[in-house]
Amino acid sequence: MSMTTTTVWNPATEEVIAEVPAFTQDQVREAIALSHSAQQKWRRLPLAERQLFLYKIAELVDANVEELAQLESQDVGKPIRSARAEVASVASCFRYYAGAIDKVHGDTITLDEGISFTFHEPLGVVAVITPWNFPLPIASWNIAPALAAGNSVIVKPASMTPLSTVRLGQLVDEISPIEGLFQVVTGSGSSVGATLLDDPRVHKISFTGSTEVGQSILRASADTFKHVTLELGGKSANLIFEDADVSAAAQAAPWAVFDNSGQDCCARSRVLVQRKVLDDFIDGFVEATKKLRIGDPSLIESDLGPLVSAEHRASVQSFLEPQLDYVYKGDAFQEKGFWLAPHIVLDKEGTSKAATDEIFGPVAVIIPFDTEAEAIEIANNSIYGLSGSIWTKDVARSLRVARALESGTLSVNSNSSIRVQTPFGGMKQSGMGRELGLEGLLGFTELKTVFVKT
Ligand code: TAP
Repeated sequence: MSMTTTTVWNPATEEVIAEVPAFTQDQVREAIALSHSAQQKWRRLPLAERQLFLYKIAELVDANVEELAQLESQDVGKPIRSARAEVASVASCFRYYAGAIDKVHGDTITLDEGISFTFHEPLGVVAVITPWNFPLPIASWNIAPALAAGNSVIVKPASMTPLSTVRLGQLVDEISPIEGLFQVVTGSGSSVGATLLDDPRVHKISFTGSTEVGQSILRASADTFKHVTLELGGKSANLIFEDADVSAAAQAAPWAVFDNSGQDCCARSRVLVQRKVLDDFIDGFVEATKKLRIGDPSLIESDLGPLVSAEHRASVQSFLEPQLDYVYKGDAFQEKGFWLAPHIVLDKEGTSKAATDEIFGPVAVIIPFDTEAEAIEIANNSIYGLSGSIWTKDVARSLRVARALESGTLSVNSNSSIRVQTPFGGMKQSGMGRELGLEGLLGFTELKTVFVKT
C-alpha cells in the first residue's frame, strides 16, 4: 500500500531533505486509542518511575544533541549555533519537569464538619500542535510537563519542519516504559490536527501558532470541552527610556527582533524610543545590526539564516512598502534559499502596517515617544500582548511600566523572555494559559476535591 507523504525542504538550499508520512485520519485515531491505554498505565506508575523516564529522555537528548541540532538547522534554516543551544534547552526542560514531579501538592482545607483535600489529577490524552519556528523547544515545553503530570502525549509538528520531533519520537520509543506514551503524528493541520480536535478521547489541546488557527482550535474544542492552551502571535514592544544605558539597549536590540530571522512570536518588532535619545539609539542599533552575519546555517559563525519558505518570505516582503522611511536596508545575497536581510524603519506616527501588524520576519519599526504615559499607550495599542522589554536605570519606573503594560512576559534591561523555571504566555489575542514553570505543569492537571467527614 502506498502512503501519502509530505515533502520537507531545506530553506537555505531549496533542496528536498525528506519525505514524511501524512497520517490518515484512521491512523491518527489508532494513535489516540494507543495513547489512551498508555495513559491508564502511566498514571499508576510510581512517581520515581515517572521521574526516571523524564531524566532518561534528557540524557538521550544530550547524547544526540548534534544529530537533533543538524536536523533542526537543515529543516528550519536555523544557524547551527542557535540549534545546538535550543536542543540543549530541550534537555534542561525535561530535567526541570523530572524534578518537579514530586513537588506538586494540593491543599488541605479544614472545615467545621471535616477536612477537604485537593489533588492535581492528570487530564488523560494531551495533543500538542506545534509551529515551524522553534519546533523542538516548543514541543518539549508541552511533552515534559504533560508526561510529568501523568498524561500521555501526541505531538503534531508543523508540516514544514517535522524532522527533529519525529526523531525525538523514535529515540524516546527505544526507552519508553509503556508503548505509545509519547507519539508523533505527521501530516496537515486540516486533516491530522482536525482529527485530534474532533476526538473526545483527547482531553487537552496545547497549540502554538497563528492567531487565526488558534481561534478555530478554540471553537472546535467546544464540541468535546477540551482544555485548551494557546500561544499565538505577537507585536511586542521594546521600550527605551532616556535614562537607560542607551548603548546597551542598542547593542541588544538586533537580537531582540532579528534573532531566528525575526520568526519569533516574542520578537520586539516595535522599538519605542524616547525622543531625546532617538538619534544615539538609531546609530547604535544600525551599527549593531550591520555586524550580524547572515549566511550558511551550517557554519558556526552564522548569526542569521534564511526565512522558512518562499511563501513566508513573500509575506514578509509585502510589509516593506517603498514609501516607508528606511534607516537600514540589509542585502540578501545568495542565489538559492529564501534569504531576507534585516530592515529597520522609522515610523514617527506608528501607523504603517509594518508598525501595527505581526510580520514574523527581520523587520523592526522604530516609533519615537515623549513621555512615559505616551510610551505605555503606544505599547498597549495592539491586539497582541505577548512579550516586551523595558530599558531604564530607574527601578521604580521599570516596575511602574511593567505593571502598566498589557503583556504576559516582560524583561527589564534584557531582551529575553523564556526561562524553563518561569511561566510564559500572552495576554489579549496572544493567547490563553501559560507554559513553563510550575504553572505550566498545573496546566496539564485537573483539580479534584475530596472531603473526609471527621
Ligand atoms: P499556523 O499556520 O497556525 O500552524 C501552527 C500549527 O497548527 C501547525 O502544526 C499547523 O499544521 C497546525 N494547523 C494549521 N491549521 C490547523 C487546523 N485547522 N487545525 C489544527 N491544526 C492546524 O502557524 P505557523 O505558520 O506554523 O506559525 C506562525 C505563527 O505562529 C505566527 O503568527 C507566530 O506568532 C505564532 N507563534 C506563536 C508562538 C508563541 S509561543 N506564542 C510561537 C511560535 C509561533 P501545518 O503545518 O500542517 O499547517
